[in-house]
Amino acid sequence: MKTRITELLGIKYPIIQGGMAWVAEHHLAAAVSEAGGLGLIAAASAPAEVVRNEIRKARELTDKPIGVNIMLMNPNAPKVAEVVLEEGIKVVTTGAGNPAKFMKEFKEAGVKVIPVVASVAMAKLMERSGADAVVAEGMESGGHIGSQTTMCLVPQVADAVQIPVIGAGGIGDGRGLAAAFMLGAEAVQMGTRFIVAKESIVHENYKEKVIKARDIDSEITGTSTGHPIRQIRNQMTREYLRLEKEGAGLEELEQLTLGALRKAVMDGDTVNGTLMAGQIAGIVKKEQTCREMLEEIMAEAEKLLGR
Ligand code: TUI
Repeated sequence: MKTRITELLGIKYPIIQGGMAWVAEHHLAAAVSEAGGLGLIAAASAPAEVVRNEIRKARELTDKPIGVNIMLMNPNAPKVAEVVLEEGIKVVTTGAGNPAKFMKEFKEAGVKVIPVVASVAMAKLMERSGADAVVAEGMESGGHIGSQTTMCLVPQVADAVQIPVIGAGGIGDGRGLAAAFMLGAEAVQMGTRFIVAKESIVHENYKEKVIKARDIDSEITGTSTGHPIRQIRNQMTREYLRLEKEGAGLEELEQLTLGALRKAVMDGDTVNGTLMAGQIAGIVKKEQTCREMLEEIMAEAEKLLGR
């Protein structure tokens, strides 16, 4: 299934792994790239030297292209960008902000820049700033989200820009990939399904929560802070939402979430941890290797698209 995205990135399948904080480390990124997709290392809030180390470790596992996701709310983002350039990374996706100030340097170094956007206006702005493609991410996604659904966002972004569009949010199998293509996408970005990959270092307790989750089991916390986060409901989200309803301030709310994603991913704390996952968790039923996932998704999508 050749598209402008598979050509641009030099990948076999039009599937990009989401830049999930803590989850998207070198084992997962390398496994997705080895299987024919684009694996990403998430810089998230990590120090730049940790990101450098992750890139080098991924390179020991694969010589296929890998990308880095830069989370723009991270004060270290400029240092991470330097490391990305020094290490010769050729694809960067960005999230939770506007990457315009990094664009010139990346473009000059031949780095493909693919911002994640949650609105048509942001997609147009990114195109004008020189982005090579955009990920149009609906609010079905896990983690930090916008307010538009994938079904509405993808076709509107596809109409508004000339650069290729990657659909994201609520996509977890071949049906989702085929649907995204029908909406005008030329690739998809998936996160939630990869959480439970065999190569994913996520704690078994967290994986089990994703596998057991139903359609209605995610909750959006942080609406009052301006940073809405989708995650699987647990004691932490119940407490957070109660505090939000009572009008708690940012500091009190932050106390609850400080280090909570690390607790969930690394320690398997499903009670106090932040279990970021998208609404599509309901269709994620088992652990599989990245290769099994990608081949299953592509076979299903190709059948549906009549190829
Ligand atoms: O970035 C994500 N998902 C994330 S980042 C993350 S780490 C985090 N943890 C706690 C608080 C905040 C972040 C967990 N999940 N997805 C991509 C995405 N980007 N979704 C929405 C946006 C976005 C939002 C606003 C992109 C641009 C934007 O524009 C802001 C501006 O500057 O105009």
